[in-house]
Amino acid sequence: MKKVAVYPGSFDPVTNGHLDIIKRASKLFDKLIVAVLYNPNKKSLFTFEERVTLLKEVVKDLDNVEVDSFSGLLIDYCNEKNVNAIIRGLRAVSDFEYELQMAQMNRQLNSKVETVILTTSTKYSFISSSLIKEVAKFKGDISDLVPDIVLSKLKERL
Ligand code: COD
Repeated sequence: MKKVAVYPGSFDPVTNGHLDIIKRASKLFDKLIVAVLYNPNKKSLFTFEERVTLLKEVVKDLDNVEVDSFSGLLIDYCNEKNVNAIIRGLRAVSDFEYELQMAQMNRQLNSKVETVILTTSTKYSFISSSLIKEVAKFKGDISDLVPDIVLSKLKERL
């Protein structure tokens, strides 16, 4: 049986921190689905379609990675797609409480789906989509922190 994992998130926009988790997780599973949450009530810089398109572009060379979307409960999506594991990234202690709560709630909802938490690579530990947007807005140099395509979209947008 093929082992399938899902890496869910907002990805507004995808950063090198996300990409690092994607690459590492893709080596642990037969298939990795990067799933963008569709939530029209949440304010975002990039539209849902733009976030999906950017992700598709940055993972295009990774054979066992696909980009999809979901709405509603993540665990329902996992059931529908026969997902074995949920991938999350951990940057600092500040992420821990939220990630632990989510993992436990998802486990409560379906104990067969495990949450696998990958610790960030040190060089990406300070990167978040929100900080990237803030620094980009004031024209700070983020060229080492996001994929080139994201860099040019941010320049266009801000
Ligand atoms: N290094 C390593 N990991 C990173 C980095 C980095 N630099 N930056 C971000 N990450 C990790 C984050 O910690 C997170 O694990 C993941 O990457 C995605 O990050 P975001 O910010 O794009 O996505 P989130 O955290 O907003 O995603 C939240 C979900 C969409 C997964 C969540 O809200 C959800 O599942 N919603 C659906 C409704 C649901 O099921 N709710 C109940 C949940 S128990």
